[in-house]
Amino acid sequence: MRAYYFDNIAGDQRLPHDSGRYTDHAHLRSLGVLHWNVSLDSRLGGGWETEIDRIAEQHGYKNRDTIDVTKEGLGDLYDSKLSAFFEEHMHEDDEIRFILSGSGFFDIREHPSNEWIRIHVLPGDLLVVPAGIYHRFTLDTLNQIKALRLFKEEPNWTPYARSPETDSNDYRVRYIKSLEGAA
Ligand code: KMT
Ligand code: NI
Repeated sequence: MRAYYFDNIAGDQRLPHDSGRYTDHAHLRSLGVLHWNVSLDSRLGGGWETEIDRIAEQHGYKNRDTIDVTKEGLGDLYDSKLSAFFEEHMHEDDEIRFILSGSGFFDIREHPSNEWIRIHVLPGDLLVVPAGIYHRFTLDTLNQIKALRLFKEEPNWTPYARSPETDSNDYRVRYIKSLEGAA
């Protein structure tokens, strides 16, 4: 995982758009974004499943499935899914992804600066994008990612595009409140 401020220069969303200003784990945590690295190297100890099970248990992520973001994986939905992923939105639940292969960019809106922070995720990265935070996702130029999606009860991935209404959504308000005293 590498995180930096997005350069805001127009152009292909799959390119890095690296402004050269970096940020770190501690800062992401202060924004409610959690990250763990869980090695996928099967030569090391108990294997990633055990570690993912442990974190899932600790945080109450009871269920999971996998998503394969490729033309083959998404079929007819490929174009519409990819454009929906990259539209700025929020959810009423955490978006939890463990990267199994490939790579991509999660962009999260920093509050209150309203700047994009771009997070490059790679295999072994487990990322929690909290409910109520504005974010978006794009593939990078590798053009493929496979991830485990973890969720608490039923999946609740309805994306709410950012708007004056979402600014007063309960989950958004709660998210903003959670930042007070966290930074
Ligand atoms: C999402 O909801 O934005 C995704 O599932 C993105 C692909 S998984 C890394
Ligand atoms: Ni999302």
